[in-house]
Amino acid sequence: MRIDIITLFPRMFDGPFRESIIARAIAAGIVEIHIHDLRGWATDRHRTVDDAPFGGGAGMVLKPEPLFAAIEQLRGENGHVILMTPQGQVFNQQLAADLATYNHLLFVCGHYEGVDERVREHAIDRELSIGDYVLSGGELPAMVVVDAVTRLLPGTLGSHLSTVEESHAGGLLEYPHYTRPRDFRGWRVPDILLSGNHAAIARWRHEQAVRRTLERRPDLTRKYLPHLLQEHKDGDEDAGATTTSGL
Ligand code: 9D3
Repeated sequence: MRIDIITLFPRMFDGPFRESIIARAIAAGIVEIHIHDLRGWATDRHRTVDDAPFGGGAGMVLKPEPLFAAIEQLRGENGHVILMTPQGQVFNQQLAADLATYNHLLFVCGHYEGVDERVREHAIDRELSIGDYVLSGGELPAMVVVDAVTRLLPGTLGSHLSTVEESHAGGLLEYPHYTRPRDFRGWRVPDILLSGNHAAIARWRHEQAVRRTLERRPDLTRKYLPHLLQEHKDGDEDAGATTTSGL
């Protein structure tokens, strides 16, 4: 897979892509990642890429000319152009699996108040957010998406796991993990894990995963374990309106 990233802050990408799974995927030739400074497509001597919003208001907007020039040069034949924006579809594991099927992704990292609307309308294939909190730009979100996608590419560490095995896509949180020592400061590893009874261990782990999901993630419970819920029938979406049955 080829990945291009257009940004005003190319140095932000120096660290994360040189470590861990992404670094190994690059070294193995599974993915190539190219970081581009948007200012390289500015045409005036001040290398201007932003301007004040028409209609007034605070902040600056990324101008269309440099962004269109960069996207048109980099997208090639089959580049899939993704704008990182708080207004995008919220990224999840299923979207990661979908993006992993493309040969070429091109990320546009917004900054300041955002990009000129004509860029969004005419040069972008999809818009993604990574969740409902305010960040200062699309750079960290692009890194998050690149990480989640890269580890799914054939030949990388995460790629052999089926989506069902992946905690969030599978709909269950993980069971608790333990390693040595068996007794740490008097806190002991559950006996069942030392029993050698693999069927019993598998049952215990599944029960722990279900219990954890019920306690911590009413949203996942509603989606994947609806039979374990007794919801109040007044349409209240609040987690507090949920009671658990079983376990
Ligand atoms: C304070 C500025 N806000 C005005 C109401 C709007 C706004 C513009 C730009 C808020 C954040 C940003 C920068 N964030 C991103 O570009 C971004 C983002 C995010 O903030 N959260 C989650 N996912 C993403 S993807 C891109």
